[in-house]
Amino acid sequence: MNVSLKENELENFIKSIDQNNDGHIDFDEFIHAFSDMFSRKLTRDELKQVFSLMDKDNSSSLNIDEVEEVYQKLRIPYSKEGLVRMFEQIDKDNSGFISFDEFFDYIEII
Ligand SMILES: [Ca+2]
Ligand SMILES: [Ca+2]
Repeated sequence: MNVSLKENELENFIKSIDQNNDGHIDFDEFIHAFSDMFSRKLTRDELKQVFSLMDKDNSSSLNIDEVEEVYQKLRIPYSKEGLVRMFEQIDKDNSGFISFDEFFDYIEII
């Protein structure tokens, strides 16, 4: 694990993504901004690190609470419906959990 973003750096980063300051950043924009920050597409290994940062209970899958926690932690405004819709979109097999492969596939297409 060598992701060394500090939380306040992350906050400033989020503010910089939200260009028009409407307080609205969706997950796609978030990931895009991450890629931009590294000036390239994130590699599978890097995404794995992002994934494991989100996976608080180390279950190797994300449930909606873990995703919601990321939003809260980054102070990204979100609606519960939007979050659920996005979650269902990523959770291809409707297992109620996002596996790394589902996460990776989703990131690859955005
Ligand atoms: Ca988990
Ligand atoms: Ca799933």
